[in-house]
Amino acid sequence: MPKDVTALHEEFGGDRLPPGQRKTDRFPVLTKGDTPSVDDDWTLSVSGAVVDEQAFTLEELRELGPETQLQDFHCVTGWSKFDCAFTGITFATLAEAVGVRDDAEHVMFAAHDGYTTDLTFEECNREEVIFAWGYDGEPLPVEHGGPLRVVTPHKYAYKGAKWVNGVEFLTEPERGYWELRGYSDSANPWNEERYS
Ligand SMILES: Nc1nc2c(c(=O)[nH]1)N[C@H]1C(S)=C(S)[C@@H](COP(=O)(O)O)O[C@H]1N2
Ligand SMILES: [Mo]
Repeated sequence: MPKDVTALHEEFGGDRLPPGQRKTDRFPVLTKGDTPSVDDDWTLSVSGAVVDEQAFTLEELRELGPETQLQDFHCVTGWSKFDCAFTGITFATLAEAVGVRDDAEHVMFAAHDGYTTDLTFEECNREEVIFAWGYDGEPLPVEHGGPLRVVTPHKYAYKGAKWVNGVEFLTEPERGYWELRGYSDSANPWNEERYS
C-alpha cells in the first residue's frame, strides 16, 4: 500500500486544491527545453557540506529502501494533478547515507538539462520529498524526468528537478533556474508564493 500524503494541505491551512489552481486529470509535461537523453552511465552525485561525497547509481539508490507515496502535484502555471503514485527513496534517506554537516542550510539540485533549483535543507527533509524512479507502478517516463526526478508536493513543482544528477549541500542560499527568473524562492502553493 502506498503511503498517502495527500492531506498535507491541512498542515498549510488550505484546501486540497490550492488557490488559483485548476485540477487536471492528465499529467502535462513542463520542461524549459527539450527532453534530454540521459546516458546509461548516469549517476547522482552528492557533494558540498556532507561528510562523504558520493555518486550513486540507480541500483545503489534502490538498495537504500524504496517506498511508494500518493501525492498531489501543483505546477506554478496553474494546474494540479491529484493522486500521483511516485516510487523512490526519501531525501532524508539519501541525506543519512552521506552524512550531512551541521553547517548545511540549503540544497541545490542540478539536472541533466542544466536546470537547477534550491530548497532549504529543512524543507528537503520532509518525508514527502523523494527521489522518484517510478510512477504508477512503471519506470518514470523520460519526459517526466526518468530515470530519476525529485518531487516536492508541499511546493510548486518547479522545486522538483527532473533528470536530477546533482545534489549539493550549501551553507548559504543560492538561486536556481526559475528562482533567478522571477519565481518565488519559497514556492508555497497555499500562500500562492508564485513570484519573487
Ligand atoms: N530538469 C528539469 N526539471 C524540471 C523542469 C525543467 O524544465 N527541467 N521543470 C519544472 C517544472 S516548472 C514543473 S511544473 C515540473 C513538471 O514536471 P512534469 O513535466 O513531469 O509535469 O518539473 C520541474 N522540474
Ligand atoms: Mo511548473
